[in-house]
Amino acid sequence: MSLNDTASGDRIHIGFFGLRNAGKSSIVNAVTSQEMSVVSEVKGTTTDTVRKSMEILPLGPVVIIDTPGIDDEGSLGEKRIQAARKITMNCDIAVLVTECGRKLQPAEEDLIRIFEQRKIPWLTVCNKTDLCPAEKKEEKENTVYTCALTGQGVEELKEKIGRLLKPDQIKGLLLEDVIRPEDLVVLVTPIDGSAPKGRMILPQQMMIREILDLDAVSVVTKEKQLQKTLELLEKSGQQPALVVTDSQVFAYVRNIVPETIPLTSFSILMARYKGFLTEAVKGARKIDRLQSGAKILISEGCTHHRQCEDIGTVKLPALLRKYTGKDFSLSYSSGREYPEDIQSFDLVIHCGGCMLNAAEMQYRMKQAVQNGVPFTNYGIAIAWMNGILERSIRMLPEMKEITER
Ligand SMILES: Nc1nc2c(ncn2[C@@H]2O[C@H](COP(=O)(O)OP(=O)(O)OP(=O)(O)O)[C@@H](O)[C@H]2O)c(=O)[nH]1
Ligand SMILES: [Mg+2]
Repeated sequence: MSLNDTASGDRIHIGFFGLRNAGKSSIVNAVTSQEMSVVSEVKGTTTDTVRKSMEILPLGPVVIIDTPGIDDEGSLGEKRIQAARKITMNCDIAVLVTECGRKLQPAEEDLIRIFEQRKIPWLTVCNKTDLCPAEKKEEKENTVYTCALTGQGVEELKEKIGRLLKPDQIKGLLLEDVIRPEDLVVLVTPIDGSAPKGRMILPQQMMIREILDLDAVSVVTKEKQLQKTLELLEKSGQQPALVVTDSQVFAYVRNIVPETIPLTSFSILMARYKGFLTEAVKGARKIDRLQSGAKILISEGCTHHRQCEDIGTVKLPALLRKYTGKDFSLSYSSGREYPEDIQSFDLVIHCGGCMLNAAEMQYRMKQAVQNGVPFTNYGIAIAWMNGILERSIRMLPEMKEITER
């Protein structure tokens, strides 16, 4: 990833699906103007998903995902559907690549059913128009006719993909409706042994950028200098509109920030941005009702943040024990892994998910919640157990209802 790149977790994911040989890889290559996937006349050329980052306007940064044919030999219907489900898991948009001149096959209809069930905006590409020039082309908003060999229809495809998401689906709310221009926001970012060398982590970078975009001012400090920072601001007649802290030092920071100043955490705002804050707040409250021996899944979205690993494997388990006085059975998952038998757990505590896109985080949340399993994240669980969750969500307009318990 170059310095100018948008992190994968913050890109819109567009999956290309269809039968083997429909021309998925050819279309993906034409869309990205690169030979990212191998193309051949042999059925089943693509055996693993292939990802490529690019920009599609007005969506902005996206990830294009080429997938294996969904009708792979020897696979039973049910298995095929499971495989497709898995791949659609982190797609914000789906493209079904079919061939001109033939009817939709059952496997393609299965795919459409999955897109519809998962409410993923989708469109159909009728590829290989050169092979059936006589076919009548219906003008439909969600259908595009293409010839991957000549590139015909590819620009139209990109335009239609760009129109599939509404502006409010493109970017979740972070601070836009909470702070005003010229407001002062204090960010508290501890730097301990597990912090990455020489840089800030993604949620911190995103928050600084958001504050700049909103013409507000950010003051960044470690927790040890927070007291001094607040004193300096007060002396100059300035009151912060908001303090955003790392969850790890929540308990320390809340004692320094007066009740009159709104206080929240990076975790809470990231859950909001990814669209699962309401569920995460409800999930955290369920910690109180867990019985001894309850099964808790601690799920990490990436495998390379030592800081998160430390919270998941050391700090959270210790806090859970101290807060509840009970012992639980803890399981761990990391990276792209997410257990199929989610219903066997009593609670899922997920990392902030900075490396996972909103679709995947929401999918993970829905998988849990639809199976009756409460779902929360590290920072929100920590805020709850420290008794400061209510205070930390009070300033968010959509939380009005949920804070009046
Ligand atoms: N005539 C014609 N051939 C095409 C077109 N698009 C793709 N093909 C050919 O169809 C064959 C399959 O294309 P791929 O892009 O590999 O198809 P795929 O859907 O990725 O196939 P799998 O990876 O096997 O699932 C190749 O021989 C392509 O050259 C098209 O628009 N017209
Ligand atoms: Mg392919």
